[in-house]
Amino acid sequence: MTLELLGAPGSPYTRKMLALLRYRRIPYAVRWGSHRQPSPGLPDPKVKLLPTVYFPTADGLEAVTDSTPILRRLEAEHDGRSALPADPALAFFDALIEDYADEWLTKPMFHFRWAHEADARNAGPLLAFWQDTTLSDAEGERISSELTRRQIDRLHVVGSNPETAETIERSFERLVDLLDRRLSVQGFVLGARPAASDFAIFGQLTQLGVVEPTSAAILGARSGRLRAWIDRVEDLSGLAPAPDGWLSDLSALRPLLSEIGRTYAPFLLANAAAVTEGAAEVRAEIDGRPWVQPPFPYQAKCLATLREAHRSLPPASRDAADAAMDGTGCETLFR
Ligand SMILES: N[C@@H](CCC(=O)N[C@@H](CS)C(=O)NCC(=O)O)C(=O)O
Repeated sequence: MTLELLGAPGSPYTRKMLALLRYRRIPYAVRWGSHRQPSPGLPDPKVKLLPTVYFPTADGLEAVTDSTPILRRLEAEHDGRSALPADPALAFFDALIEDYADEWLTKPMFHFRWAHEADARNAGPLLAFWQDTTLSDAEGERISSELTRRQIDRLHVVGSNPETAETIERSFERLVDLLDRRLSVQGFVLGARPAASDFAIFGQLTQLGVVEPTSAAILGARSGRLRAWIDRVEDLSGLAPAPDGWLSDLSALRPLLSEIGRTYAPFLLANAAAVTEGAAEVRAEIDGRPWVQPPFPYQAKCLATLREAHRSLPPASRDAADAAMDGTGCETLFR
């Protein structure tokens, strides 16, 4: 059975899903487009996000969004070539890193796409023509200007503003450097085989490391290895994952966990508090600088999900996970 998807090349979550499907050798058919145009023969999802995956059901198709639960549903429905580590403590860190990639790296992704004029000028026409390469020049120009205006107006929603720009850009540079070191050991974040967290990081880097001129130049100059990794992870259909290829020493993750603890952890805590209090703004200090953005209810749910994953670890795995993240800043999420 071929799995149908609606997605866009410029959507990090679409790219995460497609790379996962190729690695897992699940046959798929992607329609490049968006929910702005009708998709003949396909039902609408509850929330119109990309990618939308159309799962076959007894009476037709079910339109599903959100790459994180979709990845897990595909694990349940398709055997072999799993992207989830079997060891509970490693699976917990996989979920934490996947969440960081999906929810924090989208900040540098959106920031680098729209905050600097040269990048916005580059992205506008791409967003139009990624939907349809037969648009007339005039239509392409019209859609490009409309989307550019709309997205620049939404920069503040992810927390990109003049006050936070430096925090976002420095965090991206540090991530490039520490991924360069991590990937140099066995090729992937969690060892010698790719996990959900690799696909989530890959999705964001298909944009940050390739599409946006400013961030692509930063990444390319700092790590040829990481730039090459992006091209390889796009298609891992030929990789033969070793059953024992998973990382055995959790302390190898500490540099990455320290980065997550420095930026994403304080954000998640401040966001969850603002959502609970019904506050108009998230106000926090991140990496020594002020952070301000509107509260994001979905990310309060992400924190609750991570806490539940931590709570349900078997005691010995929880002890191992706690020891590995002690002092990284990530432990603040689970107190
Ligand atoms: N948590 C979702 C996020 C999906 C998402 O935010 N997709 C963006 C595109 S990358 C989207 O569809 N935005 C609305 C739009 O483009 O109209 C996932 O993991 O799939």
